[in-house]
Amino acid sequence: MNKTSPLAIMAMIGAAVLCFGILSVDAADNGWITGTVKYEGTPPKPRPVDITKDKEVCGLKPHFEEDLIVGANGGIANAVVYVADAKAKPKPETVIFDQKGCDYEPHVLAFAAGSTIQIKNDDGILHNIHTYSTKNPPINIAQPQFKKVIAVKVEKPELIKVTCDAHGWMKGWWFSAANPYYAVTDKNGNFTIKDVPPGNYEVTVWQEKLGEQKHQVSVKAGAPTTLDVSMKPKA
Ligand SMILES: [Cu+2]
Repeated sequence: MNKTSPLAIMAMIGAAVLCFGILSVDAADNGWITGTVKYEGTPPKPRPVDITKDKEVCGLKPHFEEDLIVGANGGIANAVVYVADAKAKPKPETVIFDQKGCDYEPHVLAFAAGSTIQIKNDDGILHNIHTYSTKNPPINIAQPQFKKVIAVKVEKPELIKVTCDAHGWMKGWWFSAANPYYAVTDKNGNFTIKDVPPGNYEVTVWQEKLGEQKHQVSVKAGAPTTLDVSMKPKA
């Protein structure tokens, strides 16, 4: 009879534990940061924008200033929440920045550094993409009606203002992230940053009109870390 020695069994168990240990280092061991960014005080009323050009296309819907959009629950849309000090490589992808009805969709586009931005022109009129970047090469290109898509790559992490020189009310932002840990708040101010390895981090919350806040968080394996933030106008 082939007897397995207790030592060999121990070694096998040990190997199995080690193996399981290695295999289980995946998303289940990560945590996530979730919460709401809210407006402190009485939310501002929507401010209509005057459409002064290409009214037959741009005037088909009412336009409002988008620099501070507060939802019914007081949540702030389009705030960027990111973990600036996390050490992980960004995961580039292809994302869409659409010019639709003479607005940008989305108003704030977040992506990993190295991503390709497909700038779409759905309007059949001339737009112009003008980025105010300093770390990446600035872009200032016309996009006539026949050019449905222009693709650009943003290599470096940066927060970039984007405007259209043809339509002064068209303003947007690109957030090029240094690592995979970022999110943009939805229309109710909610956000979730998924798959964050356990550890202590500094989380930055940025809103174009209200500025920046920094918060210390501690992320635990397999569990949510709640980060609720309130922002108010700069003094
Ligand atoms: Cu335009």
